[in-house]
Amino acid sequence: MTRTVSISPFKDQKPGTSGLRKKVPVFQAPGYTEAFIQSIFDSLEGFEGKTLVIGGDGRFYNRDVIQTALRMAAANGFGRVLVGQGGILSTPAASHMIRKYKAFGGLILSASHNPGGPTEDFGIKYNISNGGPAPETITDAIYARTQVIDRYLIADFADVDLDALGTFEGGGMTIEVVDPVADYAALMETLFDFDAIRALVAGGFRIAFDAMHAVTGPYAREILVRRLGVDPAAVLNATPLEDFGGHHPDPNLVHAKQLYDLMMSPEAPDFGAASDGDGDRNLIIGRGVFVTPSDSLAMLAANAHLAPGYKDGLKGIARSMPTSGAADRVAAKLGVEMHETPTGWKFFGNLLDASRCTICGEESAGTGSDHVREKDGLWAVLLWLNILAVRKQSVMEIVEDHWAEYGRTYYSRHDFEAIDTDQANQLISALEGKLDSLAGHQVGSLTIEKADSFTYHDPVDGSVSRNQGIRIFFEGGSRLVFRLSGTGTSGATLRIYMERHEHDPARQGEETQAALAPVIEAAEALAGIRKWTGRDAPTVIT
Ligand code: VG1
Ligand code: CO
Repeated sequence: MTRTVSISPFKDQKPGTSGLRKKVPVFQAPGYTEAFIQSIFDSLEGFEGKTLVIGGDGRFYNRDVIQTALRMAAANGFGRVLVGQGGILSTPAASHMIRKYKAFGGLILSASHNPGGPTEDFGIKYNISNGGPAPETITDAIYARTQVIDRYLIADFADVDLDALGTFEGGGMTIEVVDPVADYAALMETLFDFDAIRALVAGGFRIAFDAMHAVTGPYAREILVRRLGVDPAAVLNATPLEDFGGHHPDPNLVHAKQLYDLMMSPEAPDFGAASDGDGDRNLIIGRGVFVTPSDSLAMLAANAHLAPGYKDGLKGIARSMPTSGAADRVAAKLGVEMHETPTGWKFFGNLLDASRCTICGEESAGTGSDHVREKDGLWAVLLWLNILAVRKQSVMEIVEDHWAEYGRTYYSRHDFEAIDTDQANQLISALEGKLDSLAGHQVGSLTIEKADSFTYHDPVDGSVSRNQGIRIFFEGGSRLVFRLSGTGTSGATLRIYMERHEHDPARQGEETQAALAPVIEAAEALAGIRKWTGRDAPTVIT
């Protein structure tokens, strides 16, 4: 039986960089989750009888929302739902499943790197049939729908046993509970030389992988331990927990500090990596060397041809605007297209679908390729391992070789989290107001070359996305970027991105924050961060 339930619209449902993220109690308010899911379905056309993929990162409230989503998918007319066992699907595995089974789309339940638990964060995003995040045309339609929605459709059937693999029926719809790992692991075997990595591991190469009590635990156990022979003890925090053990499943130098400290210690294994809540990010640390995500993108692009899946080379490289220019130098050398997109993976989808690029990345620890339409944490780990197995060098040697060839791009991001939203907006408006007059100005030891607000013109569909961050370019190749986060759930988060390119080998060994000091000082001088945020220092430095 299907019911139509009346509700009133929720005026504050503005989806951010990747779907809707709010505190769990907000999602628990009567009708809230339903209103958002119905707004998604109401914004889509032609899914009658088609397949929907559903899965999440296992955080608190995941199972409840899956049961609701199953009943609503049935009531709205989907023919079949594929749901990961235990309600689990990493974001890249969900993307692959949508593509492999030619699903109409998918619901991914995750707030990614944000903390989980009864008073922490939850999130819902919709992915389209290419496996990637819904483009702005669809997210705008979903948002518009949330402003006027007045009912949702739901079928009445008992909870589905998400722990048992098998096929069930509910509300006239087929529900298949599937292995969340198998298809994904098989895909990885097609891209990488598992024999070479197995031989590397058998030869004594040691790894530490931190799953941060999030979704990649089961994937790492199957792929790294069972298929590649890595010591089970090398997979840290491998059991997914609803509250991620009370931590932020955010693979950066603050939240993955345990791994960082291990990699900098005398007992460090050869290779350290971590992933985030939903498995789409990666952190790479070699023994004694942290690889910035922007550098990792450049290094993976420069070496990708060493893995079987990329042996024919790259069609192009894409990076989000705040990501450093390190990858641009690789693209120039390879003679392939380089694309600069706004933050968020959805902008890469068109480029990948049109074969305009093969590898994409973001400074926020996201790297991926045309194998799916999401960033992919374990994929990046496996590509690094494949490269290490072929080059038979340490991470440090690969990093130093890269800097010697392309120069080093010092890079850091400073986040001011949970600041007052009005003050944050005023800081940005004040900067925008003076952009046109900045060229030629001296800020400390730096001279501004040009400044703008980033506008993206999608080369595939011609769409235009404005106000994607403020860019300040300095003479000599340093750059400063300001933007507000679209994924935070408390107040606003101001992100400031700094980089400086250094070609002189004698000046490539500086500590990052010291190397960037003039750019960091320019940020304060230009934006008055202390004044607007009331903060003396960032909450997170990566
Ligand atoms: C952040 C990152 C961005 C990433 C997004 C989603 O967005 O900066 O690069 O694509 O999170 O990643 P924002 O708007 O907060 O800067 V995930 O792993 O949270 O889905
Ligand atoms: Co994520």
